[in-house]
Amino acid sequence: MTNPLYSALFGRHADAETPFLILPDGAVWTHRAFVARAAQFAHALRQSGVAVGDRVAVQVAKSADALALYAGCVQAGAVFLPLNTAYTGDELGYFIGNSGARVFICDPKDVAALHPMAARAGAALLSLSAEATGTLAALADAQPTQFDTAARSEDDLAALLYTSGTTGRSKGAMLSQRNLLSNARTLTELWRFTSEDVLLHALPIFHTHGLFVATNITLLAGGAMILLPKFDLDAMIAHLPRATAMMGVPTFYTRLLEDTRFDADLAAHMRLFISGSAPLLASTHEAFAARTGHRILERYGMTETNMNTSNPYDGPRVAGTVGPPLPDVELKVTDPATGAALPDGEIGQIEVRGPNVFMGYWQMPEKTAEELREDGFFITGDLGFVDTQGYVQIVGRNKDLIISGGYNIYPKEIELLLDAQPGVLESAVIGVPDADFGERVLAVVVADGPLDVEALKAACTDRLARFKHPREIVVVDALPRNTMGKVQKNVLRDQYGSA
Ligand code: MLC
Ligand code: AMP
Repeated sequence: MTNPLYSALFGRHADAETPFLILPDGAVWTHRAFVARAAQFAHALRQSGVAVGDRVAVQVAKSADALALYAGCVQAGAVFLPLNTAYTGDELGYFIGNSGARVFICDPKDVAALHPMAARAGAALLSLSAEATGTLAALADAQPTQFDTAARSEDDLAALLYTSGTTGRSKGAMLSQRNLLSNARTLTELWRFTSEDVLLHALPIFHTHGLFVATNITLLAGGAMILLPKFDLDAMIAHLPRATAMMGVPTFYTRLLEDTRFDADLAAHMRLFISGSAPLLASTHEAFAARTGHRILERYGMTETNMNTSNPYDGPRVAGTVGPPLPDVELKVTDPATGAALPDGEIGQIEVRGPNVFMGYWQMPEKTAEELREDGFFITGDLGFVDTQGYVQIVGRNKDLIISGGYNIYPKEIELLLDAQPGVLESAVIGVPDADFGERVLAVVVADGPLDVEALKAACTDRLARFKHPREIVVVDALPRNTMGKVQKNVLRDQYGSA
């Protein structure tokens, strides 16, 4: 059976006794063992009613089994739908319902709380823990280690990743096998990944960065990953000497630089440090080079497009830029008002086209049409320009978005929640500079009666993932507005940005 993604990433390693996953306790999974476990998950999914094309929603802790579940989905021809482990039941309800997921796999400790939601959405509930316990793990344990791979083509849907929207409603970005495979191939070559590489993996595996960029590239190259459950400074420092490459969000790099144990000796075995998902300050790039002798390779991507641009492996890696477009990606900068292409050097909205660009938003044709042009160019919502060297520089965003520690936060979602609380007339949520997370969330609220700020915080706790919670809530008499009546968030950012 043909299944290009499965064959390229997993199937061809079916007999390889080389290491794939190195776990913090020293345990090693070979590629062969990983492929065998994936087959067990593929059987377990089928037995749970998952047919080809069904969505499998997954909110589980990072583990070797969690990655094997991803592989099992690909082998069974199911659509993998990973979810942030910080999401609350409210948030999950929307994703499971909107996607029409056939099964929802959660942590065993959450089964009781999430069962009613899954039942309402019509999804069978299974569980999997980081320690390989839970109903799905038990079912998988009893299965054969070979599975008749489902036939899929490069045009078929492989994954659904939800990204929040400016209207407050999340949209499921549909990623085809071609989207994932083409990007993995391009990046593996560009960044020179081989079977000799050992990637230090501390990113979450429910987003493009940790799942597709890091994992798919390592698999394609036949290399290994040191799989840490999360970013932890001591663990990073302990494992760096065994690694050859690392991928991280800028917070990883600023945190490493804050630790005096992190020096050139510790990084001596490394060949490549890559940063993305949020802007890396030029000062961080320079400080890192001064400390270690390594120039961080910054690249630029999105959930909808995978990676679009990258600084070169061999040529100059320029601080404050995200490099030229990838070889198979077309990039243009356009006038946001007219869509007309602008000359190099002029700031406008960044648009991209290529095999990396997604198929559209799940069951939202009108949203798709707003952002994905008929000619295949995707309007990223990022503002930037192409400099004289052909490198892209991102200068801002044309979308109301906060990026905190690499996580996207859409102010509208928080504003809708705050506005619905007793005593709130209206609110404006902004991102303000933060030394650790790059940006942090601040809410500016106008009261229309007695206002209990603690109750506002509690409402956020019940409904929103922790990383979205406003770190500060400021109560004001009125929000600044322009002559059109639009809230001037730039004025608020100026006012509260240095507080
Ligand atoms: C954790 N917290 C955050 C947060 N992460 N708050 C805001 N923003 C974040 N990113 C909360 C915690 O719940 C905790 O709450 C408090 O902040 C401090 O936690 P911490 O221990 O300091 O956080 P930590 O667990 O160390 O996590 C920080 C982090 C993590 C930066 C390591 O957020 C992370 O791994 N981010 C990577 C995100 C990522 O992979 N993005 C890629 C998206 S794909 P409390 O209750 O203790 O106060 C994409 C496309 C592309 O964008 O181009 O790659
Ligand atoms: P997400 O929707 O989570 O995939 O986030 C994608 C967004 O992250 C992009 O639209 C950019 O705004 C931002 N981003 C990703 N990489 C970079 C980078 N290297 N520099 C600046 N912004 C980035």
